[in-house]
Amino acid sequence: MKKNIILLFCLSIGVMISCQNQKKSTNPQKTVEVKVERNDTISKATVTISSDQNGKVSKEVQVFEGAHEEVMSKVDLITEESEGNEIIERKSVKKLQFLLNPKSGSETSGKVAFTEENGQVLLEAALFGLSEGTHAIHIHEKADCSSDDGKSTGGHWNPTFENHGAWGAKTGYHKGDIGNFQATADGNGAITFSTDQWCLGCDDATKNVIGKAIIVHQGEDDLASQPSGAAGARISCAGIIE
Ligand SMILES: [Cu+2]
Ligand SMILES: [Zn+2]
Repeated sequence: MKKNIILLFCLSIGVMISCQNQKKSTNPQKTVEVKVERNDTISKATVTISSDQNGKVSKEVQVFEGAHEEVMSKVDLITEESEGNEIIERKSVKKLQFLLNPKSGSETSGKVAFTEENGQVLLEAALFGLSEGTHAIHIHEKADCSSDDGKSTGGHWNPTFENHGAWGAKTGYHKGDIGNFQATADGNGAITFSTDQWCLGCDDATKNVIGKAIIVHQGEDDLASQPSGAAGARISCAGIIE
């Protein structure tokens, strides 16, 4: 008798759960959390997408502190992407931006941004005041741009103890070996570089670029000379800090 009661109890719990599941599928509701982190502000938004029984979709957007426009552009993107998808989805975007300052008597300045999304880190840099031609850009091991020659940043960031080389080379490369870029006759240069071998502030020391520095060189990286590609003076520097 006692067994029967327990069985009945279990059965009714089962029915309750399946009813709830049914209710969910006729009225799907998704919450997408958008997080944009920058070095000056942290912005958060929550988007709740729900549809009624007639299939009418409504979005409720709640934006919290700072960087409002940036969050809203992400919100549009994410709600479009997740339309018709019933899974509760979470996306987090982290962005850090720095100014590159002239070193070694140069006039080379610029901006660099790191954006982490879905396990990929995108580097975007814009440089001004360069000499025309090829210049090297690397991540060096310390976020210390205090010295006039930029040498306070140490050598190339090389957490995996490999040889210097072209990014992805079978013979080895440093995690800081971004490579070369071209500057125009006007002295401008731009770089975009994306990889899943970096992260912004994760626990993996072979991936985390926080605490390192971006260095731009006067010369070209020959992608072969050890330990740093013989790229010449360090002409612009930015610490990568949170
Ligand atoms: Cu370098
Ligand atoms: Zn290197």
